[in-house]
Amino acid sequence: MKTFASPDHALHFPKGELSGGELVRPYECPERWDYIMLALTAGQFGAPEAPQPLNMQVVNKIHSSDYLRFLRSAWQRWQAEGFNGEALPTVVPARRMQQREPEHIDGKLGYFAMAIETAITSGTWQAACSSAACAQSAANVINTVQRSAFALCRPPGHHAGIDLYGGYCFLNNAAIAAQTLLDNGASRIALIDVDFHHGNGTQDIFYQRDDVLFLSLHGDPVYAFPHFLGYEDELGEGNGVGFNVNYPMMPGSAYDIWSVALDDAIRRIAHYAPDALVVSLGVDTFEQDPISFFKLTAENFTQYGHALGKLQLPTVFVMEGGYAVKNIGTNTCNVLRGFQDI
Ligand code: SP5
Ligand code: ZN
Repeated sequence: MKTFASPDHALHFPKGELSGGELVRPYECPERWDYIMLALTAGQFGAPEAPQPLNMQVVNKIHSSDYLRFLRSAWQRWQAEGFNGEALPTVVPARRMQQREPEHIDGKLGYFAMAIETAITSGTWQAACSSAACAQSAANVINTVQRSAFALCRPPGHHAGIDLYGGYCFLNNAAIAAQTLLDNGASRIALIDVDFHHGNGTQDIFYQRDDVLFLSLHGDPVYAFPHFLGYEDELGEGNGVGFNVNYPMMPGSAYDIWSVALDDAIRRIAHYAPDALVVSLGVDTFEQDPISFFKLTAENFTQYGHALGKLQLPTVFVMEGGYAVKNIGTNTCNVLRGFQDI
């Protein structure tokens, strides 16, 4: 399996995340990348390759131009105001308020935020572009010989919508991988999101489309972030009806429950018979994850990797979350090893 990673991830290293009313050291930290790198290199995967430059034509099919313009210039605008801290929103366009992009950066941050824990800093845009480039390069190496690839994306992407950032995400790496596969000639893609959190951004991007079947296994939004999307009755809209499948699960869910949802998702994917599969691979389903409430063990990651491998589809793995930092390398490689061991 080819793997891709970029040292540019380290350009995004906010000092603060708003959590429990405090600015804490971010759960989504640069060490996450180091631990996954270590495990990849120690395992049979070898040193990851650097990605090719990001093709913005593909990104423009996923995110709006006003959103990309905002992300590219947010830090400069923040600095121009003379603010001392990292760029965080304070006000959001809530119910019955105007949905118009303001000129002041305070307004822009709230306008484009889906959550306000995530800071933008000087290197965020470049890190996000290089992260997306890893996903795109992984999609580009898939062919008849190369059946699978892994993109060590950081920052992650699945909470980033058409014109929304937050939940540690800026560009939707998995959606960019799916669009890249489509642009390379695929006509049907399945995208399964196994991160603990609902992939609200990916759902948003493909909600009215019938070329990407999106399936997400996650903590029930009644109890878990992102709280405002990820319910079972969200089935898609217009051409997209029937192409969105959510599996919300209760606090404390272990592999006996989680794997029932996975088996159903796998059955639907097989029935759809896609040209390729994209996996939004978050390992925050782990029992020791500090911000999540599922109870998967290290061995369960191998088991579900194996189950995904049995689909026998060209597959692009895109790294998402996972915050039990010392375990995320092992858990991630367990999925990849299980996938290959069929
Ligand atoms: C990519 C990804 O996994 N993003 C997750 C973003 C979650 N951000 C807010 C989580 C709030 C959870 N609060 C629990 C705190 C426990 N100390
Ligand atoms: Zn997550």
